Amino acid sequence: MSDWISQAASEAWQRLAPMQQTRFSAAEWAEFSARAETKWEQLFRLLHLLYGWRYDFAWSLNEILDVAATGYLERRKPHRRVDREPRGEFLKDQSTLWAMTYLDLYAGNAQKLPDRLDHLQSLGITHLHLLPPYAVPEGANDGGYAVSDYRRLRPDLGTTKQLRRSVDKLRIEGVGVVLDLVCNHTAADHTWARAALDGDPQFADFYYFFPDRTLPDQLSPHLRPIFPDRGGDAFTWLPEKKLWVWTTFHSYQWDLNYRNPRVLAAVAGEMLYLANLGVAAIRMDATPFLWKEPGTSCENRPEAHFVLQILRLIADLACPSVVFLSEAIVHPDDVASYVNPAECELGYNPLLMTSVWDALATEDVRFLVTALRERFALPSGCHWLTYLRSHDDIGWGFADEDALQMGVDPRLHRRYLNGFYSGAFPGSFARGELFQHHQQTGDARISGALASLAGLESAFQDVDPAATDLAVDRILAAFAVTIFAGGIPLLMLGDEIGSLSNHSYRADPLLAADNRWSHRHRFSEEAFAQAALGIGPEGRLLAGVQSLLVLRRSLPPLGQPRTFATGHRATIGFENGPITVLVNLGQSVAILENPPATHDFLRNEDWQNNVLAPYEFRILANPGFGSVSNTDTSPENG
Ligand code: OTU
Repeated sequence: MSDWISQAASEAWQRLAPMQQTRFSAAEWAEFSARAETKWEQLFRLLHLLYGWRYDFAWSLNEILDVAATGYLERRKPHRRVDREPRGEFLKDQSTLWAMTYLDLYAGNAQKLPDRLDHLQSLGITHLHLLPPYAVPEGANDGGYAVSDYRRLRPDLGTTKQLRRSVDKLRIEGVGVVLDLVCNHTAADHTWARAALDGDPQFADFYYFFPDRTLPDQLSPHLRPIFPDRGGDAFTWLPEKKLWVWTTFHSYQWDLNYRNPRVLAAVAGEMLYLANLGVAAIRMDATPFLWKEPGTSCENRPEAHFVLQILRLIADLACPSVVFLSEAIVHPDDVASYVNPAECELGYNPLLMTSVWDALATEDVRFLVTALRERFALPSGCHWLTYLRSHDDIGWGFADEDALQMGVDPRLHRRYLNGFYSGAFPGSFARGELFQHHQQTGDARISGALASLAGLESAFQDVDPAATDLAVDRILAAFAVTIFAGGIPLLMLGDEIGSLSNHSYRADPLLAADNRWSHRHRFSEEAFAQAALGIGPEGRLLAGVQSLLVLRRSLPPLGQPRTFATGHRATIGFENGPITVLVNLGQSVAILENPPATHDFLRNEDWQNNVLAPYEFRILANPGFGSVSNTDTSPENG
């Protein structure tokens, strides 16, 4: 017996489907309606949950179905073929390697992107996240995260047609492109925003407008200032309209109002447009903020999950092969809550990232052990992106309760880490900067390139060869953790050759206030070619990273890391499927308790020792896996 809502869903389908069917060929309709057979009821339930109370619910249902049908019909043949295969097989593949970069800084423009295939293939990159290349307002644009129009590129980057061609070329060569859906907000000059301001009733409720401070003043005390540099208020005054508008991030990024089902339909339309450019995955930006509930922090509301689930179901109808990646930099429990088969199968793992930096600063792996032992598990079929740097700042997002359990004061610890990585702490090897320093609370995050944070910049400044070698060892040790933890490794392009922070952005008045630009690397063919010769610190770093990646590709599937005590506070030890990993993240020699005696995959030698040099690491064979070749670069097949 089915419940009333399943009955209602089926009735709605019977009424709405015939109107769509006329747009399809018989074969297309057979495929689309077969998908709807398994997805429609759940989609109906979720839409009913969010919007069932509205007088126009039936109309919204129709609009959402219409968007999904259009997305399906506009999908090109090769993508429809991929859609028929199970989604995300590549997630399990040990040769999957993600990278991220800005299109202009990497390739110049959309048309020239395929010129970088040699570079991508030399690193074994299978997925490339291009930071938002879309049209943006004149003036500041938050590194592309203020989107004026998804269907146009920033003029200097070319046209979407050129991008689509390049995406196709890369796909044929085995590199899937990943693009952002900046689903929490649009730029203030997006057509939807303009229409809203022009008084178009269709768009009146696309954003959160307030005639005076009454509601903003009630909401504000509960909200976390995300970019405190702008003064700590999440609302922006629009003098020409005499209205306040909700702007969680910058004043020119207007939060979308998902209480309005038209917003969801419109965003889904843009999502399917991106999918139909041929991307392999879509990065869902700032997922925690999608739903506002007065009197709460307006982060991680259950309805934010429903919105993502609805988007997933719409994609299931139109472009099922496209994978969703969640971007949530919040409490670790909340970060994980978006990574599940009904929402996003992939998520960034910021806790692992910060824990590696924590261990390098403190020479103590306690936070890292927690990140791997307590907070790495995900539902089956889901995976972390494991990384050390992204285009964003580093925020010390460990759980306060985890710190307290270790006897660590979370506030003081964050202050210490900020001091350490901004280089203010005496003896620190790091040369980063504070990002968004909040004067009242003392909170801050960290900007700076991987190599600059890890000591290469200071070693160069001091012209100290020993410190230089040590910095390279430190970076490789950090990579060893993220490459073998068991997620999908993600590389910020430029980090693999030790690109330092670059402060030239300060000369650009539009960028000067945002020091995240210091670590958004510009690709240099010469620098990469030089490093590829294997000479100097950059060469040793690149060769080291390459050998870690080659080994990872040759291994049978990794899974869940199981940490064990190593007897040394700066050395992390964990087993994962075929391997045991030992990494000394400290700058002193480590004496280990009961290390395994076995085969070292990386150096291809037997290892029986209880000593690790500073930053030395060992990737060791677990019993039964000793014969895996470390020179095999083909995707694993077992
Ligand atoms: C993301 O990051 C992007 O990665 C940033 O580049 C954007 O500026 C921002 O969204 C706005 O679009 O605060 O410091 O929990 O923390 O979305 C980075 C999620 C950020 C937010 C995250 C945001």
